[in-house]
Amino acid sequence: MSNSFEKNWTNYNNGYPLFDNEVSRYISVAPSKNQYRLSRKPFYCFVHFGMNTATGREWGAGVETVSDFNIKKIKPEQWVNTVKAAGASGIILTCKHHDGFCLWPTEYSSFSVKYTDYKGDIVKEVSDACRNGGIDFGVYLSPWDMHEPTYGTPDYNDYFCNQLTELLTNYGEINEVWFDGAKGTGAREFEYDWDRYYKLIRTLQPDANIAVCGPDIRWVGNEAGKTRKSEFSVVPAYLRDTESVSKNSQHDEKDAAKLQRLKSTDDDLGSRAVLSKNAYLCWYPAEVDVSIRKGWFWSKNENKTVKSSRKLFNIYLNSVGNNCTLLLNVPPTSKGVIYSKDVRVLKGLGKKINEMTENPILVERLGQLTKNDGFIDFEFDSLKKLKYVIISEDIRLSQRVEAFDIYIKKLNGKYKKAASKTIIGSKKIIKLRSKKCIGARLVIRQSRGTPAISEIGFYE
Ligand code: FUL
Repeated sequence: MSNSFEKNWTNYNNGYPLFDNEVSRYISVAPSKNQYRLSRKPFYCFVHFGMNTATGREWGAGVETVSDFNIKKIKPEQWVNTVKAAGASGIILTCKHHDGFCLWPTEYSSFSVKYTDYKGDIVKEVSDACRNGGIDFGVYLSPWDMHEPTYGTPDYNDYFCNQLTELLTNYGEINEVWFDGAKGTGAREFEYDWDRYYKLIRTLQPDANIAVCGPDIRWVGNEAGKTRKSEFSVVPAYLRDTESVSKNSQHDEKDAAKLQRLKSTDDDLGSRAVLSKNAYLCWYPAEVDVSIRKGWFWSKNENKTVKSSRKLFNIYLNSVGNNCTLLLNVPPTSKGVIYSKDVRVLKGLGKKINEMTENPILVERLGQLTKNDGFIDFEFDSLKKLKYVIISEDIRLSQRVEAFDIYIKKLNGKYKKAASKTIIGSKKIIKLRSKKCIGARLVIRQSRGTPAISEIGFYE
């Protein structure tokens, strides 16, 4: 690595101040300990499984009975092995979806696995399998409940907290709690006591991140695996307002297609123009939740809709490789296993993720740059076919880089621009088409204060 200062980026910074009070305000916002840990394990899987798996529905209708749950056994070790083969580091299980059916023998309702022919506690089996397999376990507990009679009365807050307490005390360490904003249009009006839920989680599982209708992890805003060009983690604090998350969520079983589109109004959540208008800011990184299939629950009619490994890998590049975390849904069948086709493509995904970094050309840890670091040049020891550049900021010092370019150095010593991008954040993966080169150059065009690049890696 060497620096050449022909054109110092600090002179330009695209016309924006490199340092001023506003910049200090933005970069004073950094991840919590839990959010930082999450950024180091950015890929994990959703497991939608429950009453809908048995009835072949997406939402249920609120009229199901325990006898409709005719599933006899599950093989959670197979789920864990599959998730690991895909390269993911954890599972979030739908312990209760909107239909209200509980996968654990809750004391507070008779609408649970306890009153079916299933012998056992599904939450326990899955959390044990995760622990034995060395991966994280998280819970999804739907706030909206079509079945519970107290829903719509203040008693429901007690019911919900009682259930949370069971889940957060009886199943070991819980890595993430996922609160869905979805609610049917005809559902009873109800004000959830979010603050009470959060307090309970912080007390019982202080290391858990609370996602979506929660303060730690932001819903990316669609369920199609799409992300914004610039996915900022420092955003206005009002985005954590759970009611606005809920308004933008699914309101009908058939809504899924609508959520495939990103709303253009949501496009810019964290540029200087946006932040400057907001007195309160927060660290709120985006999570991309997307299903391997058309629906969230398994249905044999949707076996044809399983996404290819290639498609999943592209989603991975656009999420994990674009400063987001990826929550990929892999729904088991009514036989309690992940379907063979899904297993195949997940293995393919894991292979592609591994291959990406299998042949490193050069990996450097840069740390905090100084005002004098302009272009940073990297020399390779021979002619290489550059395929990936992976850059990470040290986000403990916030998200700083707003624009950068990658140049490649050709055999004749000339530089050619290979990529021009905006943000970096916790990880930016740049895919190139096996560019022949003997070196590369990183040019940071715009930053909030001096950038802190924890690592840059070049791979063949
Ligand atoms: C949505 C729900 O309505 C879907 O059924 C699914 O659970 C998805 C992850 O969130 O809002």
